Amino acid sequence: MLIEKTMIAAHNEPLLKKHIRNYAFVTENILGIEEILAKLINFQIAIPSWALGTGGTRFGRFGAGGEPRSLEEKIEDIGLLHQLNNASGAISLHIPWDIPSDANKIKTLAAEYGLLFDAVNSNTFQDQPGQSVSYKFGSLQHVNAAVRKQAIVHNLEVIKHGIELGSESLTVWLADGSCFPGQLNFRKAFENTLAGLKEIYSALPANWKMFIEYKAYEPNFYSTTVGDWGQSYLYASKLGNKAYTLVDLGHHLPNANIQQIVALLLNEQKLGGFHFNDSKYGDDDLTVGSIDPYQLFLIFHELVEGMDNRKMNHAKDLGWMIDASHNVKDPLEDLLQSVEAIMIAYTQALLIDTNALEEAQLNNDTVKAQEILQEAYRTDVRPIIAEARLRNGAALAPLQLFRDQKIRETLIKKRGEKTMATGL
Ligand SMILES: [Mn+2]
Repeated sequence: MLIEKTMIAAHNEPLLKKHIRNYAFVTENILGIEEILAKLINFQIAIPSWALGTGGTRFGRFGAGGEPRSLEEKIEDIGLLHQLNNASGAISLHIPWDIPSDANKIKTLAAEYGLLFDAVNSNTFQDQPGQSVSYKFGSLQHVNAAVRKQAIVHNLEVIKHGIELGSESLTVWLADGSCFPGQLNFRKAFENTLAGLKEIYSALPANWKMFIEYKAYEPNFYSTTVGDWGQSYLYASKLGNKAYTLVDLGHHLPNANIQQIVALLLNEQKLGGFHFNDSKYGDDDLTVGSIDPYQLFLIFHELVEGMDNRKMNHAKDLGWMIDASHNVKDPLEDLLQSVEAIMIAYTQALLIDTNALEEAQLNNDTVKAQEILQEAYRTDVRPIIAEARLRNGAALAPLQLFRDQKIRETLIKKRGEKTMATGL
């Protein structure tokens, strides 16, 4: 435990007066504020185990110091985030980077921090020591059946670890594809991949979901075998009703209308979950909401509208995860900013007057429709999110508390300056 409850109370006390004033001001004209607060309190965003250290780029890596050296320390870090914001109550593990040596012990430790295990992630994009065949030319798409088999067996292992921890979903992201024209038979690559996914799918427990993540390019630059939402949808449709598409915000070609993709997938009951991040050029893995917060808001508008239309539970029926990499920021500060950005966009989307919007749409009143969206977007909802935190014993200003308490300095003292999070 990195901070005590009394520390949070001592942090909140001097901020309380200003908070009460701001909260009263912003909520004066909001109907159903208690309902909104209840939704915010339930909404949890999974933190990926690979985002707790600095990621670096292919050019270099500059460590933050005090990075977690083990799965236990990763859980400790996420536990800290959750104590601070009461919105990071889940962890998404990457296998084989985070194989628990004792699943029960890890489960107990996570429960002490109030953390659940979200989707487990398989890895067939890099070779592991001792592996018999290489993924250099793909995994499930590979021309060699032995490579395909190795990738399938790995995914079954990941499911096994997930079951032990109480996870209920598997995310498959394949780096498969080709770098040059002629390298690959697209049709055969698709068929091989589908056959492999079918084997993995058939090993899923009844209550599990499979998320199929797509990506337009990188590490392959000519084609990717799950390149866009259409290809992911194709696999998910052929596999069955436990298979869904996973949308990673950074995995599209420039200027893609992600909000429309989300709306259609949700309507087809094929949207499984999200990997949140932000980008300027490609798969930049930047802090959520740092580049285009309006797009994030528009995505949440489609999510809320679509989920309400299908009477879905906002907190539980889709997988909410961050997938980011931190090169110049403290990873924990970056994650606090990312979660805050998600909560802001979600809250703003909850404020949209949906009846008035529908009326404007039916009247082809484009000016009014824009006004309605921007009225919600331009509301400073931060006091509402702070109130949700306050009611659950979390911090009014998580980032400020993190800095005031010199938590990074404490972590460096405890773990050392040169530590590196596993897997990165
Ligand atoms: Mn991702």
